Amino acid sequence: MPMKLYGVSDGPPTLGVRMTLKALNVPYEYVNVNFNKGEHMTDSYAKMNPQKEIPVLDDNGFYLQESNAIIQYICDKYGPDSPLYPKDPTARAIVNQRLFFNMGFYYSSIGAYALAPIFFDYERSAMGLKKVENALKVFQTYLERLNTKYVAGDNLTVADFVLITSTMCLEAINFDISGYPLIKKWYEMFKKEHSELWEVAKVGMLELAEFEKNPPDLSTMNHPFHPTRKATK
Ligand SMILES: N[C@@H](CCC(=O)N[C@@H](CS)C(=O)NCC(=O)O)C(=O)O
Repeated sequence: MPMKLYGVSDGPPTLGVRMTLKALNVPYEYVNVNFNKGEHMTDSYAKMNPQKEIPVLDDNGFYLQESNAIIQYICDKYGPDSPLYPKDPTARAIVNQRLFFNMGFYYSSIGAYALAPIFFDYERSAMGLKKVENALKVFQTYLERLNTKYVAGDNLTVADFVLITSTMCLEAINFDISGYPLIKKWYEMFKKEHSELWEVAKVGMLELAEFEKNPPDLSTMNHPFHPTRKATK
């Protein structure tokens, strides 16, 4: 049976996984989880992912949470010789560093600033903006120091996928990244030279851009982070 990916159509972590599956030509069943209806907040979803986060992979009863771990697993299992996730320890270390830089530093700042206000009705704060600017500055520094076409070397890797999905959130809210010319150059290059992979991220970007204009009403979703929900002990 093909693997099942439970994902959300505009979720950057989901889209990074989907880009990996597409790039490696791995057959899989996609199950869309409706975030706005809180389909990931149920007890049955929590059995697959106790974090109640999307995505989660179901490889015939083996459940794997965390998009980076899912990407690494897919590469190890379905593309062990692929340059998308190189074997050489140093090259792989750079890819891994970028994956975790994205999750722990870049996407965490961008998600909090660009996405949380859309879905949870919070204000975009001056502090949030500072964190995004700082994350962009650091990313620009990494690009400058490595001085390669792609984020982790001269070849396309899964690190490009995840960083593209975070950067597209900024495009969705019309955030100008021209002050970070290496990021802009890489982002535009990816769109042009990897258009079939960009299509995966673009769907999410357009959906987020629409939500930026018309935020979804999540007040009935019973989400613990939603401000209209009363805090419980
Ligand atoms: N570290 C997780 C993050 C996943 C994540 O943030 N997913 C979002 C959707 S894009 C989510 O499910 N959030 C749960 C919620 O806000 O209720 C991963 O990489 O898989």
